Amino acid sequence: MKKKDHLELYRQMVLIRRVEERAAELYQEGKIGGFLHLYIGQEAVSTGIVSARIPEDRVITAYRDHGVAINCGISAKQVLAELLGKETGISKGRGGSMHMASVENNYWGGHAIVGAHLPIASGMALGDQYLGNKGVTICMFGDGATNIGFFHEGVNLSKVWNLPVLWICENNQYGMGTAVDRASAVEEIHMKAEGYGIPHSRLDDGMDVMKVRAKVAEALDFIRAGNGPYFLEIMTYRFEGHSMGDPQRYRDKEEVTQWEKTDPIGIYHRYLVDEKIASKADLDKIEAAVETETQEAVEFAESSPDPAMDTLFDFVYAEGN
Ligand SMILES: Cc1ncc(C[n+]2csc(CCOP(=O)(O)OP(=O)(O)O)c2C)c(N)n1
Repeated sequence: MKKKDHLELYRQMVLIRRVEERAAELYQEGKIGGFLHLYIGQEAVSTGIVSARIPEDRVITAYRDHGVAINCGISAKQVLAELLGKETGISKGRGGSMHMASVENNYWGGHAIVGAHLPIASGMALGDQYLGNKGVTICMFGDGATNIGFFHEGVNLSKVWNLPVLWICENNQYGMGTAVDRASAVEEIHMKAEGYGIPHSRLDDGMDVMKVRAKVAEALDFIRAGNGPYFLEIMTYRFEGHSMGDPQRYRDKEEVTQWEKTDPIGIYHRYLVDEKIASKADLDKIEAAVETETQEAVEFAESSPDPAMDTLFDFVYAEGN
């Protein structure tokens, strides 16, 4: 990887963090309604995944989607405007936090119903297979989603039809407030793929963006060679509550503090400096630029218009020909 590519990945990770920190403030100020699920702590996962894709690879995820949106090329302005329900948001203010999507960026959302996007991923991959496209559908979901019926239907069909899908379970170790071992019969989530005859593995260090990228690149090559689906579990941790206002009674503060020592941004920063890929000054410059970009995005979002009342139902369904 060239230096400029490393710097771009670092920029994306810092941008996700800053945008979400500002989003949390805006939420506290009552400017964002509904739910707000932060991706803080998990940035290395989506950054590594999306950096390994080719443009033809579709990306689809659950409701913890702001970071993935940024990795897929959606601007901080469009993300923050969407969070504030503004006309200039990526989903024109109709989607909000959980429904960011951009067909141009091959980013298919942002889905609020746990597990519901897995059969959609199989459907998209079936379309690509039918048309002879070379893209792989990358479907990300949480550990909790693997206990849902949709999961089993989507994953099963992907093997029945040998679809080009990369299933990625982001195991951040909790559902809404339930630890994996309290909700899942199998703690090693990737073992569930065994029941469907799908090759699988687990990456223990999902806090290291380079390791995520390498593992995902390998899996994508395997699928693109015509081997059918692959299932990858990536271990990670969310530093914040499930959504805003979560009292987090289900975990100790000490556990969170321990994980915070493995901050993915800190790990990548150290790697870049230790390997002499970038200097501290290079990274400081990126952080300052991100600060400015985020501030400008907040101002843009706050000053953008709300959707007009008579357009409230526009863009809810696709227009037919
Ligand atoms: C079908 C359905 N059931 C319940 C919910 C409520 N709910 C929202 S998030 C969540 C937990 C999902 O956890 P996980 O899949 O591990 O994702 P994470 O929040 O950890 O990213 C639940 C139960 C929902 N949105 N959809």
